[in-house]
Amino acid sequence: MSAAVTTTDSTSTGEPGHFDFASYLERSRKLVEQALDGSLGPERPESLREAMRYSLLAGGKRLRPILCLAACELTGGDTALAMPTAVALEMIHTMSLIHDDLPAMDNDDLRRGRPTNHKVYGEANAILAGDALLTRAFEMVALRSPGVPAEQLLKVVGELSLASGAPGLVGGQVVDLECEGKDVDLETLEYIHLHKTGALLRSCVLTGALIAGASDELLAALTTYARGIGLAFQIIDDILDVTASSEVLGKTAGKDLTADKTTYPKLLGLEESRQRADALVAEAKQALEPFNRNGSAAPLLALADYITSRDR
Ligand code: GRG
Repeated sequence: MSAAVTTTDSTSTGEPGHFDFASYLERSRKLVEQALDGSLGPERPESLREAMRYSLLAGGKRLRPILCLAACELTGGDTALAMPTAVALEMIHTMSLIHDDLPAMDNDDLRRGRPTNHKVYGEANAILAGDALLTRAFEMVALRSPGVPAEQLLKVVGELSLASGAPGLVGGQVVDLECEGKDVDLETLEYIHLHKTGALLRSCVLTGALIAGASDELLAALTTYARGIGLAFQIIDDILDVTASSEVLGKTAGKDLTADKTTYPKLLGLEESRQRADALVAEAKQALEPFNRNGSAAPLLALADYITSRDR
């Protein structure tokens, strides 16, 4: 992981020209973990609450909520106001992982270093825990976001709906499942990843910015940024699936090969895939340059680099 990027200012370290990304990440993760911990309850019955907490609080990189907070910061907003939405994004992500791991989908028994939700609570409860997390996500925005004007919240709800449903995660997952065992071209592979992975990453930065009242120009730049990091994220995911171990990943390595999935390394080879990811991250960062006043984009720029340098 690259721990530092150069900026024109440093509010985070007090040292001019230096942004301490490692400290930023640690601080942000701690805040997100606290907010996630306080976000559930009083769900009844207790068994449902337990299954929801099991996956929501199982760790993970917390990239999505942190992207949301960083976009809010870039826009000049108060990150505390964006925290309920940041939590909502992690809830949607977590529910998609629970459902993705089900026997009817990817059929996996390891996630975030633990047995998958359905292995512990059974398939029916895992489906319902996912459903409850998804609906709770919308509750976080609509009913648990004090201080954010209703008009902004409505836009956030709209963006989350687009990212979650047929135009986003669900649509991408359907095409992904349909393509298993088939020859897939690069265009279709990009379609899958822009929907399955990219749409929610786009929502992370757009919702954070919307809460802070971003201009249309900034929203457009963030959309370009999200496309770049979304595809790069997935290319690295494909590379790690063949190069990293299950212990490090916390999920089953080599899964793409056994499920006969088309991946970037399969289509382009490892070297070209990595070059493509680097180029996409460079494009993503470029889009934010006009908005990088006094280092305000430093967190999003460093998060883009983190996506290609990560080892899990
Ligand atoms: C959202 C309504 C709704 C349904 C979900 C199952 C499904 C439909 C979609 C599958 C989406 C999916 C699992 C995409 C893969 C995204 C991805 C690369 C996940 C890994 O993300 P990381 O590495 O994981 O950020 P951690 O554990 O660190 O959070």
